[in-house]
Amino acid sequence: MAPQITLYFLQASRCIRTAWQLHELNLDYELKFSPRVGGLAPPDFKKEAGGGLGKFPAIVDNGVTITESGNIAEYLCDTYDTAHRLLPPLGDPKRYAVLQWVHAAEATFALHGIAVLYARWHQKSGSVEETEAGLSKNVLNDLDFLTVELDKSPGKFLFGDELTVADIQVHFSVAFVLARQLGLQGRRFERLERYLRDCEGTESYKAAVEKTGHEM
Ligand SMILES: N[C@@H](CCC(=O)N[C@@H](CS)C(=O)NCC(=O)O)C(=O)O
Repeated sequence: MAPQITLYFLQASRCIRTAWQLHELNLDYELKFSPRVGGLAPPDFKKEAGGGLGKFPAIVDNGVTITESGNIAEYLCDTYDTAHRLLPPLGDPKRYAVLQWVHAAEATFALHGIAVLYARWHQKSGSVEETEAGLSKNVLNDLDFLTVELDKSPGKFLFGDELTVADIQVHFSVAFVLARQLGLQGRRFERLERYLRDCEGTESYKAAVEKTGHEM
């Protein structure tokens, strides 16, 4: 039977989050893949995926298009994670501890890192280094906070040794910031490097990379 979920995957992007979660939940999916052209998603690929904003990841399930990686993460948990492995059920206070990270991954960690990237790309005059040093304060604060929270965890992931959707969302933002050296000001984050290795060592992450060809 053909898989009912289609994943629109743009290379070198947050799409790895969705692919990883699909593998972690053992869900079969059809992969529609596109490289970037001139750094961006090709217009035809945007049209085919059907999300109004033209950003990726996007999935189509049961004929419905769903976008925003955090929203997709919640949708997949609500629809298919009936054992609540990756996200505790409604009413459980731990649900909101996990969702805090799902939202922070985009609204805080990625936001602060990407601000540095945009300064590098778009600042036409003045000192990019000075701007970057200013923007780095938020990045360093985020990474220090994550380090403290990981140190509090009884296991290798944010909530112990069992993966949750918090790790699936946060991983990409941290991997991106460290790989591109966005606002690090020369600092190293060994605890976070270990965290990334643990995430990337899961069978589901490896399967997602193998199927999609994801590159950082
Ligand atoms: N907040 C959105 C961000 C989506 C986003 O900006 N995606 C980028 C790739 S990581 C994209 O589609 N860029 C292609 C383009 O702008 O042409 C999410 O979490 O899904």
